[in-house]
Amino acid sequence: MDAATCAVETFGEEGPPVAAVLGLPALAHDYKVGMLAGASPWARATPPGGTVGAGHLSIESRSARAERLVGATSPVAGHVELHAMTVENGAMRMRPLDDGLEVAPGGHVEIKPGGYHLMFVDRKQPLREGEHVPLTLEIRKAGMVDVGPVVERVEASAPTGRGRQAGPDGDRTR
Ligand SMILES: [Cu+2]
Repeated sequence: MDAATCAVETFGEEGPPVAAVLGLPALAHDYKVGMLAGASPWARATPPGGTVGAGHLSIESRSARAERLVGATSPVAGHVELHAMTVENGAMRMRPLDDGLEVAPGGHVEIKPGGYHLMFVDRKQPLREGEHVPLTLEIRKAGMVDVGPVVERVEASAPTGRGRQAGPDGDRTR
């Protein structure tokens, strides 16, 4: 995969009803696990062809200890990798973060275009605008958390929130 391929992939915005499951205030597209809170997961719709896709979200820590996003899984992909985008000699490149991504105590991490992304490798189905992508994040200490990124337009560079009407998994608020 090259950087161009990578840049075409992204995520939709919106978390699944994890907050509700945990008995926390259910903000439609936010989620919480342990002392970490996340917001606005989103993916970019995938163009015809291709076998990858990418997702984004923000993570905020209210923990006194360092946390680490170590991986993610999704039924729509053979596997999900955490990638960093960097510029080398004027060209965008991406590399896998084999040790995951640290979330410092009280820190804030943005997984967004041009920086980090969660990459769907061996994608099994298209990511269609308005749909939610099942995605589970693995946080080293806090555990697993389901997030349901909403798929935005193929050219989107940030979440719009449009998918909120449909709700996580497309039916939460129906
Ligand atoms: Cu990538």
